Amino acid sequence: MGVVNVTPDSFSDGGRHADRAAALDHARRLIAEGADMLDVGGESTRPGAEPVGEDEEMARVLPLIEAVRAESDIAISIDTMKPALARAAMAAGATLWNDVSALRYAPDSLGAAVELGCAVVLMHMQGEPRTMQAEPHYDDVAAEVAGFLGARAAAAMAAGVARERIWLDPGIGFGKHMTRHNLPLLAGLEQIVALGFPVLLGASRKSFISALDGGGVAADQRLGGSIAAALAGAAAGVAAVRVHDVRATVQALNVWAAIEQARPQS
Ligand code: HH2
Repeated sequence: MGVVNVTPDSFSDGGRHADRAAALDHARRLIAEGADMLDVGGESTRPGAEPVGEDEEMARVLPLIEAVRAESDIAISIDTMKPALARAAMAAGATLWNDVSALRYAPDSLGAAVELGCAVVLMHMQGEPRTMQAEPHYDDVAAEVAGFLGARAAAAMAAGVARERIWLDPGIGFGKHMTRHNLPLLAGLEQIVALGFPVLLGASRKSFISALDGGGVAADQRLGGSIAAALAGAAAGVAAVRVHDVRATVQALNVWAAIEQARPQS
């Protein structure tokens, strides 16, 4: 899944694709590089980010979704917590609702997911984007995240979302201490995979990579760490990785898969 942020303030690529033509060029490049899905976002969820109004978010993402859909049948995901935006995005050609609030943000989130009948990504987040990094706490982060995701999947199914439309995401960096929580969560991904839903992993360019590399490493200089995390995810059985650098990640995953295939069967 290639990331297309149409935002002025994303931590990883803020401002670079904020204008419409640049965002479309970027989307085209990610498709050419081998992305199977695009994740389009119009509101930054980075720690401390200010919320964006619904009209502004729509104006940022809808023309891009329409433009991509006009020339490609690639799966398009809309990264939003707002049901109205998800509805408009599906009408514009999106196929998947990526909700970092796991359908908890609005009272009608679950109902909207049922009504839309689209695939949904339910992501774990402790707290909310503005404050989530203040004091995250877990006793056993992987078990607690798996427990939360299992419960949200059950709530979605009880509301009427079809089981086969549900994806889960551990929410790397969302209300998690850089190394104390993100690392055991990455090491415990199997517990989330074991829930039996496809898992999406978004570790690309996140701050823990800089922390493990001495600190102060710019977001676009974190490719090696991003690939290491993607491969750890693949080894744990995740179904997809949400990444900024599609070409290098596709190459890494293909080489990893080829080596796995060459392993003698026991
Ligand atoms: N991470 C970000 C945004 N959306 N969605 C899912 N499902 N999983 C993630 O890990 C995830 C996500 C943050 O990354 P980015 O889009 O690069 O930055 P920003 O939120 O600042 O736009």
